[in-house]
Amino acid sequence: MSAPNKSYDPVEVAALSAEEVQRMVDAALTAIAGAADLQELKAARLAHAGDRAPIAEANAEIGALPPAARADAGRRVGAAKSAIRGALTHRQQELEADRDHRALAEETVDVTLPWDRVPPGARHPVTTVGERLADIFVGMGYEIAEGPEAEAEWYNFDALNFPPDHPAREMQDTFFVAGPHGEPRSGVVLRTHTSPVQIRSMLTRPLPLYVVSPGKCYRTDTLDATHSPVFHQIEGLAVDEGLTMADLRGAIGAFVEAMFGEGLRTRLRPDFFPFTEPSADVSMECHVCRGASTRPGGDPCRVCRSQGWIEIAGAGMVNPRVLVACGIDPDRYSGFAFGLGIERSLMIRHGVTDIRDTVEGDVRFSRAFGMEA
Ligand code: FA5
Repeated sequence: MSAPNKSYDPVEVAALSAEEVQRMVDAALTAIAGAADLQELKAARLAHAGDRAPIAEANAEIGALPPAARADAGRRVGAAKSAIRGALTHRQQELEADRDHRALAEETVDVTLPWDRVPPGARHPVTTVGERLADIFVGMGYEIAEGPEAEAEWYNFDALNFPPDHPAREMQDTFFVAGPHGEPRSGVVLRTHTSPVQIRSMLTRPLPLYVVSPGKCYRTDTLDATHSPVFHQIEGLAVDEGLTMADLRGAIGAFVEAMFGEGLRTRLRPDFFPFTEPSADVSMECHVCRGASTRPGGDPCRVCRSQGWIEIAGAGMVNPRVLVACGIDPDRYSGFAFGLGIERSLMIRHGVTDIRDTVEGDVRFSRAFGMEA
């Protein structure tokens, strides 16, 4: 900074001349107008309006002028500073508007695009039908029971009164789990039915007992239109004082009505299962033709093959030997049990003609049943 000036000497304070100040303003305005973005404007602000800018330095020189010239120079510098400030503010606003406009254009969201290109899956109808079957029994007061799919042979066969050498044990062709040293049998099988859950329930739950158990079963059956090596059953078991075949029939009737329609009749015919005595094969009146296909002049029915009846379950009164194996007094308690195939129920209810549709995993099959959560 120059020393205080007593006698006016315009050469020493050339920075404050009108031309020089105008030159500073021109330089500043050119730089400001030429700033292409906010970053460049920031640099221009520093260079032309910062503490070290020529105009700031000129401002500092005002004190060096003789008093008579100070007011004039002060006005000149003040006007220059305000012109530069004004240009900066104006350009700042322009560049900010530009930036916002660009951001809006670049970040535009096309709301017409699908938000999720991965279609949601559908729950498998075997799952939803299994749950619907279980719900019907839960509505009648039954509890859900579960058991393992890799099951001890004892639960799957012995406790259910299949003697070791009884042909019934081979009746259901079984996947035996090999032992740790390659022995063909380890005492564990992939359960061939859900009936072992009967045993587990009777051994662990207090009486009276009302349980349903949906789950996966395995048999060495070849995959064809009506058989699958992996399929699902739902088991029902009731153990109480004074239960009879009439109670079994009532439970099955209520279930058939809830699942297939009001007023459908059920039919029990003698059958054999080692764990029930007597045993029955349960059929229901065909829910499509209601028996009309069997009457003279009736149209043929694809669903029941014009038989008028559809087999739906195996059932019976729990064999007293099974009650004894589970520590239950057969003189005081009696029980009934039933087991039905879930795929079979699904096929009957929805007119599916080939069980392979239920195992092949084609989502178009599942989707046709709707998107149940
Ligand atoms: C049994 O498995 C008995 N545990 C049912 C039972 C329970 C009887 C309680 C008495 C008391 P069955 O072998 O008939 O029974 O099989 C029952 C149902 O499972 C069949 O009606 C059929 O719907 C289904 N099922 C059996 N094997 C297959 C298979 N390979 N593929 C699809 N479904 C099958």
